[in-house]
Amino acid sequence: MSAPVTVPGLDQAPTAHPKLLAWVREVAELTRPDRVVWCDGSEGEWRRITDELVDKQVLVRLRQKPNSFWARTDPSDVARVEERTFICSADEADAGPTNNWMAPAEMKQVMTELYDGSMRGRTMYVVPFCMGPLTAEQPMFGVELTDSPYVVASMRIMTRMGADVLDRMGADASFVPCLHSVGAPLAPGQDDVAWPCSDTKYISHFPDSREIWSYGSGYGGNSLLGKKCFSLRIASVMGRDEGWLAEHMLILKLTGPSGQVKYVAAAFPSACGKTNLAMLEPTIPGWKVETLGDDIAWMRFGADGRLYAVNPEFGLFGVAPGTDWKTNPNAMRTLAKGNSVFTNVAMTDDGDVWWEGMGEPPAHLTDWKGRDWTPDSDEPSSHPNSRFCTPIEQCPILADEYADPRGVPIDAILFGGRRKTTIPLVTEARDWTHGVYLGATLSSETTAAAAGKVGVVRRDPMAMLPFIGYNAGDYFAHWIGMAKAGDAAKLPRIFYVNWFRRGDDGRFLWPGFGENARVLKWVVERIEGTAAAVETPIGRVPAPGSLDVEGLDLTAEDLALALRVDADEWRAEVPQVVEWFERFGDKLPSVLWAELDGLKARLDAA
Ligand code: SAT
Ligand code: MN
Repeated sequence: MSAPVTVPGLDQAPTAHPKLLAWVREVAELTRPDRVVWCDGSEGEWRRITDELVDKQVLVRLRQKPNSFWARTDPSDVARVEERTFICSADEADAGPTNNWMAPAEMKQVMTELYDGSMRGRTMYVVPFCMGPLTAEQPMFGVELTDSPYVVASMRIMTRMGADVLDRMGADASFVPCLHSVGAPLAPGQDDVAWPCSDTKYISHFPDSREIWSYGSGYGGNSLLGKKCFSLRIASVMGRDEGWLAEHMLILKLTGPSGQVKYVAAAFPSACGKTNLAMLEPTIPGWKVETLGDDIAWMRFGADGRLYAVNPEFGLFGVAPGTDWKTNPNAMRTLAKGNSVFTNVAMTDDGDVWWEGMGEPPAHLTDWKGRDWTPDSDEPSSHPNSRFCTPIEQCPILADEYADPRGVPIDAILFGGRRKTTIPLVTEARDWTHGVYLGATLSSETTAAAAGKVGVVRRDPMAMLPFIGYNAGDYFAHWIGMAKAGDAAKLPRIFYVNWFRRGDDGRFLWPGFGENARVLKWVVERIEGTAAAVETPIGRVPAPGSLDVEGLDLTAEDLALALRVDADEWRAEVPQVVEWFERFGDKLPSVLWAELDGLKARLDAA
């Protein structure tokens, strides 16, 4: 037998958790880092890591924002890589038609070879984290092993991380092991690059054993494994098995003029305005929005039969371009407090960040590729998927309930996508099953949040297409079945919204942003029974006069076009839905076919 490998730091574990200790040793022996660092999440550790990254010119300290940094990735490593994302269930059928699949043993063999020595010349950080409040009855622990200090800094913002977590884990708590390597080992004496990554990338999930293995990318969605990998893909499988939902949803608290409070969860694909809606400043008097989350909601029924939502995250990882004092002043206030990492935006000459959508550009910037940039430059200064990473507790309108491990009872669920045509501004589902149908057939034009072509219409069920950790047909059945677990009378009402419909000349028909409060108001009034709706073949849309447009600079024609249900457009949509549903074969719940049949019949009668 060979002597155990000695890696500096490996034995300085501030935990007696045998499974964790054994796993960290096993990974260190495989990946061969120069040293192991057990992260405590302290200020001192943050300073050490960010100082080191500044020394290595991976980060640039911003002079205009306290404790904040500018990062630039390799130009090839800028978004989630859906083609390289795998669900490695034992049974291929469990991954379903919407995921890439490889057998777990085969994937582990391929990736073990990649991990062999992959951390040479680097430090392996042990990052204990918790998704959701540490005070939860059953805290949801993960531990990420990574050779990227950028990931450590980002995880400290995005999750509850460090010594408190390890303490709470004790010696026997279960945790999701999350292994991450940028896949760029260094030979002795070899100079590092600013953004190490590999052309070979795998983002692999093992739902049966609840493990995550990521290789080759340092970009957020591929490397901050508590986020999409754990809190959506693995958590969705946990939710299937345990009777709850892990969803790609913002959570907001809405207070009306008479003090009535409603909680809304809303699912939109990446880069479709979840952060803006979560922090919206209503333009209509008397209405107030407070933020609970901007990306992920875990929802389960409470003892009272209501559906409660918790945001498992601790930070915001928002799309930068388009964010400014007009579109999202609360995000700007959050960022002004500092303590943030900005990735792939531009930097101003006086050491601040800048991106497209912030108004008049300065005469000179350093762009996301590190080049001189002027308003005459051919390319945008910031990558369209550039991101800010900032502590959610800095958000000035964070709701007090954010810290409550029980979450908030959801009154309404919104599904939304980015569609130029067909989909009205707002539609109310007739009931839960119809709402699930609306979610299951949700479609959106692709954005820069994922590698690939932008602007192509694709089905994105519940805005979860890249995040459902199992067979999407089973996922629809799980959604349908959830209704039985709750109290039917207390189920959230479901709505479908589209802020992005355009006129023939290409202009947006609806002003969006703060004006979306008017749609939220209609939603609340529908729940309270005070707003009128008209039945259409696709669901209920606002009756004339029921949507508050007072003081809005919007022509009656544009409003009518924004709300219009065009039977011909919908007839054209039907074959796409048939094709979509057919992909799931027997797994598609028959009630969804029945919903489609009902729609067809109503369109024929229209
Ligand atoms: O890139 S992330 O997955 O972290 C964000 C997103 O695409 O929604
Ligand atoms: Mn997202």
